[in-house]
This record gives sequence, structure tokens and C-alpha cells, in this order.
Amino acid sequence: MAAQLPIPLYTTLADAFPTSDIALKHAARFNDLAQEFEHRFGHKPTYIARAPGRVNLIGEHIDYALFGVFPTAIEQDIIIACAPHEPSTRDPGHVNAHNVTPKYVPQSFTPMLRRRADSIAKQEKQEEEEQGNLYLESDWHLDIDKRELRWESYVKAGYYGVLNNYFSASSTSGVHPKPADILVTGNVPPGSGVSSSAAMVVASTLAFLAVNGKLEQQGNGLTKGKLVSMAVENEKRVGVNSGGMDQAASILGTANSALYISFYPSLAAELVTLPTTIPGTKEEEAVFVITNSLVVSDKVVGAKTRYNLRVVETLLAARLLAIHLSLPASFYESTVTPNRPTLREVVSAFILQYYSGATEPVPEKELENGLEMFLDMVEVLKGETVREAMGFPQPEDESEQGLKIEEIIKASGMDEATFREVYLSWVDVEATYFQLYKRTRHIITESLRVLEFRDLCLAASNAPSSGSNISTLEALGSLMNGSQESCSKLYECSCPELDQLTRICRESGALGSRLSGAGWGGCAVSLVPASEVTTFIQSVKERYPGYQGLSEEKLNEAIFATRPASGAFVYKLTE
Ligand code: NG1
Repeated sequence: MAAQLPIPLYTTLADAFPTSDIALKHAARFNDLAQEFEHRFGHKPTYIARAPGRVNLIGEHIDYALFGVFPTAIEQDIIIACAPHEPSTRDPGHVNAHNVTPKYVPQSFTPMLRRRADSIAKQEKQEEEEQGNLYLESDWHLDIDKRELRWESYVKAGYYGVLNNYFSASSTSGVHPKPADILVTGNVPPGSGVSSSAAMVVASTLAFLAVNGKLEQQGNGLTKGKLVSMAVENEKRVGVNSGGMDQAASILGTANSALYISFYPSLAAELVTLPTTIPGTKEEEAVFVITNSLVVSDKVVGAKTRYNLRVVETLLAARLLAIHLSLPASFYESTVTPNRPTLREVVSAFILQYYSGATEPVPEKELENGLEMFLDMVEVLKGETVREAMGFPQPEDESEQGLKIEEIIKASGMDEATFREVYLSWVDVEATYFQLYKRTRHIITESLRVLEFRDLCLAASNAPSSGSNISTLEALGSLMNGSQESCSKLYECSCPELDQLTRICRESGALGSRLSGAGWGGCAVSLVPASEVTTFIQSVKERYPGYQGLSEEKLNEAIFATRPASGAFVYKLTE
């Protein structure tokens, strides 16, 4: 299974890419970066870490509710040249971080070992020791400014995981992180829903692993799966409580396949061949085209009313549904985060209760049927219904389906202090009405669309048919359109420009078009018949208002066809 594989370490780029054309194109960029590194730091880099961005074909905002998603890695990537600092007399772990883009000014920082606050240390110590782990009362600290978006925050975020996973014993063992020089560049457009942030964090994590010799050290349990978990934890340090899709796609991506990534009961990735070539030939029948709305969505700054609020809304919905199902105390104790179940876990519990014969992990087919039935139950989350059941007054606006936090607290069956501790202490969110019904309806229908999308792809690759896949492609396109509608109306994570852009894409010949990534701006992805790609691109360039007056170069960065690309790796430079 992909997650168990070791992290690829190459000494020849020809081994790292699927074709020699692609390898040659990247080789020129890798060379330029190595030369610029030598120019800036006066010595050669020893490694170049690479992590691609990703496009999510379908399955938006469901990864943090632990439902499976369907992304592919893309060719655009972040690359980081790195080497131990010479001479190595700097403080342990000191970093000189440069970025090829001049607006990102060079930064230097040194991690500090800090004793944990006694109150935290006591509780953590007990938890770790109960699990038989060694507990150290210090951890590494790097200042990350969460109030503004700083480029080096992503570098620091990647470094955190390496320090705390591999150097936690430094204070006692005398093994210190090496001082390092790093130089970053990349061509994943930032703030566009193709995961430049995950690509940065994954590449940074890999660079610090490489500089410290951890990739070549035997027996340290470093697999792609472990790297995904580290990268997810690392990205949280920048202030976004992301799911795991982006990091998993960037690390596990494979040329020519999409990934069905599931997170429950544990991370698993299945390679799925897309029916975009004509069976029995290498001829393309359809391609995915990315179009950037050019609305930059700043995930960190808008987190409390957008991304993080959605994460909390879905968790609150899960609690109310678990109460509705009268799930036993043992259920809450056994969830991935104890006492804070996710929607996926509630769905599983519902299926296990319904089909007495089923056991975990719930088989895919039963998951699909179970989700269909679960949809009916989601109705109980409507504001009106909850208020009626609890005897709360209805608001003046009778169409308001949301719930106030005080109402949710009462309906949660928890005392206020515990509720705030469990749901609100770790995240900053802001809303008058929490929209549990609409968000949950999106999550359940979107999860069903993902499963259907995957089934269609698997059926097409298993069917020994020859000739066109067009009806399958049309069905995939229609699922993508359904996803856009749901993101826009129920999850409210689209924006007028993305709604307009996806409509123009459909009118220009796409079989389906939808936003990709967190939304509120960023990119859309469209499925376009190969024979129509040129006219499609031309039409969108002419019709989307945001593209008017742009240079050809800027337009080509904003709209481009993409194919599933290889995942993250490290390139070792040899003399
Ligand atoms: P983007 O905005 O593409 O980075 C974010 C999350 C994903 C997922 C999508 C919505 C991060 C790093 N990534 O993607 O995990 O939840 O939104 O499907 O926050």
C-alpha cells in the first residue's frame, strides 16, 4: 500500500518523472536552483526536496469530517535546495532561509528548547507514560506569527515536526539538529486552491529530514504515511486545522492515476485510473483544465469565519446527530479525538447499529447505502426542528436554519465549560448562527458523489470495452457540477467569481466544472473533451471578466490543462 512505502530518494531525475520530456523540463529548474544556492551561500546544496501541489477532482470540505476524497498531484511544485551550513559552528538547528522570489525577504531563525508549562506537562506526561512513551519536559519552539501570512512560517512549520519527532531527546543525548541553509522556489500559484501551502510544508519537512540525515537512516520508521501525518500536524502550526487531503495527495500522488484517499479508520490511498484515455489506446479523450478565478483566498486570515468555522460546524453537527442516535458513552470514548466525534464516525456507528451484521471497517457498499439513509436523518439538524424539540423560541426570520451557540450548548447535553473546552478552546471561530443542517447535507451528498465518481472510474477501467468512454465522462462531469452547486448553496464556500467562472467553463464545452480546494476564491477544475481543449481555453480567456487585459504569460499561468503527476521526493546531488 502506497502509505507504507519509503520516501523516494533519487540520484537521477530521469528516475523521478514518468517521461524523459518531463524530467528534462524539471532538470533545468533543479539546475538553476542549485546554481543560485551556491551563489547565495558559497557552497553547493546537498539535496533538493520537491513537493507538488494538487487538484481535488471531487470531495470538497469532507476530509476533516474523515470522508474519502479524490485528488491528484499536479506538475506544479515547490522545490527546496538545502545543505548543512558551512562551517557548522552556528547554533544547533540555526536556519538561513532564502526564497528566489525577491518579495519574500531572507530570514534566519534558531529553534529553542522550551520547558512546557507545568500544568500542561503534568497532563501530557501522564498520557504519554500511560501509552508507554518516554516523556521529555521540553519541546522545540520556533516563533510562527499566525496573525499574518509570512512565507517563512511554512518553512518553520515543516521544521517543527522534524525537530519534535527526531530531536526530542537532544537535551539529554547530545544529538543536535544541524544548522542549515535553504533556498525555496516554486510554481504552485499561492491562495488558489491547488495547495501551495501543503506543497511548502511537505517540501520543508523533507528538506530538514534530508539535511539531518534522517532519510538515509535505517529503521526510523519513516514512510510516506508517517510523512503525511507529520505534514498534517506541521501545517496546523500555521493556524489552519486542515484535513489531510493535500499533504496525502502531494506525498502519495502517482503519475497517470488519481487517488482515492480515505482517512477512516486510518489513512489509506488507492490508485484509481481515470477513464480519460480511449480504452486500448494512449489517446486522450478528456483532460482536466485548471482555471484560476484570480480571487485570492487568504485561508489563515479568513479562518475564523470560513475554514475553521466550517470545521467546528461539522463537529457540532456530529455531536447533535450522535445524541439523536442515542449512541452510548463508549462511542464517545472510542472516537479518533475522544469525546469529539466526526461525522464519519457517527455514520459508521449508525451503519453498525442499522446492519447488525456489519463490523468495522464498514464495507464500501454498505457505506454508500448507509449514507443514503443517513441523509434522511440530517433533517433533524434544521434550526426550526432543534428549536421546536428543545422548546426554544423561533427567530423572527423564519427561514433561518442556523443555530445560536447557546442553543447548541443546551442541545449538546454538556455543561458550558466542558463544551467550550471540547469545541471552542483550540480554535477561533465567529458566527451568530451555526449552519449545521446545510453543512451536513453538503458533506453527506458530497461523500456520496465521491464514491460514485470512484465507482464510475473503477467500472470503466475494469470493463473490457473498446472505444469511447464518453457516457462515463458525462456522468463524471455531472457529479462535478452537482458538487459545485452544493459547495455554493449548502457549504457557502464558493464566491460570485467562481460561480461565474464554472458557468463560463460549462458554456465553453466542459462536461463538468467545480471549485477545487477550500474555495472562497482560487481555482476551478473542469473536465473537457480533449478535442475541445483549445477552443475551451480560448473561450474562457475571452469570456471570464478577470482575464481581460492580462498578458499571454499571465493567462497561461491562470488557465492550463493538467494530468496526474508524481508525488513528493528528494533528489540527492552527487559531485
Ligand atoms: P486548500 O485550500 O486547497 O489548501 C483546504 C484544506 C484541505 C481541504 C480543502 C477543502 C488545508 C491545508 N487544506 O484545501 O484539507 O479541507 O480545503 O476540501 O487547509
